[in-house]
Amino acid sequence: MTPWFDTTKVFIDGAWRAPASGDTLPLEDPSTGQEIGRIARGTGADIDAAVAAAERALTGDWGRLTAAERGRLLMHMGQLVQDHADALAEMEATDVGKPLTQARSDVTALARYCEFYGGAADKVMGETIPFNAGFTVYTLREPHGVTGHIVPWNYPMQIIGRSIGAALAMGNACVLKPAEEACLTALAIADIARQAGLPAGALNVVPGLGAEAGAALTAHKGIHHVSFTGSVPTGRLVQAAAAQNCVPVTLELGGKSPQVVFADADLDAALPFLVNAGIQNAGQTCSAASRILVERPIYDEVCTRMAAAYRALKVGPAMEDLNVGPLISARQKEIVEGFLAKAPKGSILAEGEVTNIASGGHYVRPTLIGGLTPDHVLAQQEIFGPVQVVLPFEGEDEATEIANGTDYGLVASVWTRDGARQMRMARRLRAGQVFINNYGAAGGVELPFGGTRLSGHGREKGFEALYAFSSLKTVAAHHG
Ligand code: TXE
Repeated sequence: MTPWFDTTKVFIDGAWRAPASGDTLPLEDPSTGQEIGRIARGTGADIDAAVAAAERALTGDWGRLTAAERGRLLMHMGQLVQDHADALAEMEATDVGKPLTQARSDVTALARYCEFYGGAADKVMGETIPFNAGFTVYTLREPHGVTGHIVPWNYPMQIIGRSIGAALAMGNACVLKPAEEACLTALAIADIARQAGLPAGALNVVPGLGAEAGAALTAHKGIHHVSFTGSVPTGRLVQAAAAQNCVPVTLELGGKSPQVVFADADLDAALPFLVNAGIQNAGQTCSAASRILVERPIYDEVCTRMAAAYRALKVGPAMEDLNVGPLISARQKEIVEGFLAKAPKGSILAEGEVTNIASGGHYVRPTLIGGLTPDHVLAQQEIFGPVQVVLPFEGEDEATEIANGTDYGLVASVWTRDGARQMRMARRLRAGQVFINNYGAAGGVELPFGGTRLSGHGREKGFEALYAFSSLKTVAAHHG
C-alpha cells in the first residue's frame, strides 16, 4: 500500500506543502502495530494558513461558481473516487484496520455522497413569504463561510464525505482536520479534489494532533461553523471553543444503540442484523447496536443463536478480509479490555476466534454478554469494541424503558410483525433514527442522521445537512 501522494504534507490553498512545524507523526498499521510511514504534524500556523486560504476562496474563484457548477465538481470528485476505488479501499483497510470488504463499501459511500450532494447543490431553494401590502419577501440559503470539520478515525471516508459533501454543495470553504490515527484517505480526498479542479482554498486538509491542530481549528475566529464527530469529552471541548466565537456546531458523539426484538419477530431475518451491527468495523461504529433487547419468551433462543454466530466469527488482519479486524490502537484495545474485565463471572455467552494474527496487532475477541441488569456499566457506556450485551424485557413499556434508559440517543431498531406496534415503538424510542425490521448502521446517504442527549445534536446526511451548512437570509423588499 503506497499512497500516490506525499503523506508528510498538508494540503492548503490547492497545493501540497510541508507543515509549518517541519515535524511528522507516525503512521501505524493496527493489524501489525508496526509503523508504516509518517504523516504531517499540522499545528496552529497551518490552520491559520488554511483558514486564510478558505477565506480567499470564498471571494475568489470558488465563491464565483454557480450552484450547478459546484455540483458538477462534486460529481466529478465522485467519479474520481470510483476511479481510485482499489487504492482508497486498500489505504483505509491498512490505516484503520478495517476488513477490505468493509473498506470497499466505505469507498462506495464516499462516491455516493459526492453524487448525492453534487446533484442536490442546485436544488436548495428559498421561499416567498406573504407579508404586508407593498412588500415582496423571500429567503436565500447562503453558505456560512469557512467551515471547520473534525473527523475521527473509524470511518474517515464516510464521515468526510457526508461533512464536506454538504458543506461544499452549499458553497462553504472547508478546513478539515482528520484524526491522527487514520488520515490517509483524507489526504487522498484532498488530492482527488485537486484532480477534479476544485478551486484553490475550497478544501484544505491539515492532519495533526487533536490538542494542536484540532484545538486551533475549533477556536479559530475565522471559522463560521464546526462539525465534529468523536468522543463526548472532546465534543464538550469543541462546543465550548465554538461558543467563544458564537458559531453553530454539529456534534455526533456516538451512542449505546438498542435493537428491540419482540417475540413475534422474523428471527431468521433479524439475526444477521443483530450480530453485524455489533461487530462491523470491530464495533468501532458510532451507531453500533451494542444492546440487544429481547422479549422474554424468545430470550434463550436469541442468546443461543447469537452465541453460535459469535463462535463462528474470525478475527484477523484487515487485508485477510475476515469478519473482524483489529482495533485502531493499543489505547483503544486497553479501553475495550478494561470494559471486558468488568463482565461478571459467567456472563460471557460466546466469543469469536482470533486467527493468524501478527503479535503487535490490536486484536480482541468479539464477545457476547448476557445476564446483566440494564444499569450495568457494560449496558450503559459506549465500549467501542466488538462487544454486545443481550437484555431481556417483558412488553412494550419495559422495552421502551430499557431502550431509552441510557444517556445516549442515536439509533434504535424494532423487530416485530405487528404494524401498530412498529408505529408505537418508532415514536417511543428516543433516537435520531429508528429502523423497523432492519438496522441500517447509519447507512443511506439520503437519511438524516444525528442524535440527542450525549449522542450530540444537529443533523448530518440527507437534505437536512444542506440546511445545517447554510445560513438563512430573509430579504424584505418594500416597493409600495
Ligand atoms: O476521540 P476524540 P478518540 C469515542 C469512542 C472512543 C473514544 C476516544 O468511545 O473510545 O471516543 O476516541 C480530534 N479539539 N469515539 O480519543 O478525542 C482528534 O484529533 C479539537 C466515538 O479518538 O474525540 C480526532 O480528529 N479536536 C466517535 C477527533 O477529535 C480534537 C468516533 C476525535 O477524537 C481535540 C471516535 C481538541 N481538543 C471516537 N482533541 C463516534 N461518534 O463515532 C481531539 N480532537
